[in-house]
Amino acid sequence: KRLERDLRGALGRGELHLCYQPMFHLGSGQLLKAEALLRWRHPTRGWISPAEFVPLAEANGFILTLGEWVLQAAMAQARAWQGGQWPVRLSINVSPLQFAQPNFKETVLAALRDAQFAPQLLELELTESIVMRNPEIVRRNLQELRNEGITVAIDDFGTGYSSLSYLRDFDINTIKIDRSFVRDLSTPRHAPQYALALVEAIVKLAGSLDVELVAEGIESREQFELVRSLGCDVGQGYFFARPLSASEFARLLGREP
Ligand code: G
Ligand code: G
Ligand code: MN
Ligand code: NA
Repeated sequence: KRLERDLRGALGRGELHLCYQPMFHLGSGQLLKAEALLRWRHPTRGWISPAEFVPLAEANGFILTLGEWVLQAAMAQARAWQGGQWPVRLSINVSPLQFAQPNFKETVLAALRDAQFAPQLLELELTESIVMRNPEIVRRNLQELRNEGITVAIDDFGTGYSSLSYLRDFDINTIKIDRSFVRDLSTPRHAPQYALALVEAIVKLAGSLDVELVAEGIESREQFELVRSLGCDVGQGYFFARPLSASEFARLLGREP
């Protein structure tokens, strides 16, 4: 309860900010996109993970305000980095509750306009649980956003309720394989051939659907080489970079060819 109240004030007090974690093309090493990730520095409790406060904000509806701020702040930052010539895509996590709002498309378009950000460079990451609420509104929002040129990724793929019906029902551009599958490649909880078979099956599926495939949570060279050899297109994880502050990310951009 107290944390809930603190969170409502945190935005105004400037305690929330965004980190950016890069994703790289596994074949060429090229920087392709950045995922914006929320961080909260609480005045007395220190850093609080979004894994803790996003569910609170989803339960009380504050995620709508927070999510709108994330859209605006991330796009303004990305645009500022290169004076509007930002060639790298920006991925933003969207809560199922945001996506089920009838005016979600207008919210996204307004943020794009304010930041003068190209819709083609924006990717929205959806978790699979989204399908549980108001599927008709979600479907319409998705279709309309796709018509604007915005791309859509399924986050944490393989762990949610209905990965496959998602692919069937929605026009998806990117699949992000959940990091538990990547971890199992090097330290399987079950038999190693299962870990391989699961990733191989997802690679095959993404290939047949012509969907971009991102492997999340790559923490070691071994995992990097495995997912690359199995045919994943794009990688994200501590092996390449942790979520970076905006200024650290700007430095990374400066190093790019
Ligand atoms: O960054 P970290 O690993 O602590 O993130 C934990 C969880 O919080 C992840 O599931 C991530 O998707 C989620 N998350 C991070 N930033 C945002 C955000 O801006 N909006 C929403 N809805 N979720 C976020
Ligand atoms: O649910 P989602 O995929 O949006 O969660 C993203 C979060 O995953 C990031 O905020 C980041 O903190 C975390 N993350 C990113 N790379 C790694 C990694 O290599 N290993 C682990 N354990 N977590 C990671
Ligand atoms: Mn994500
Ligand atoms: Na994820």
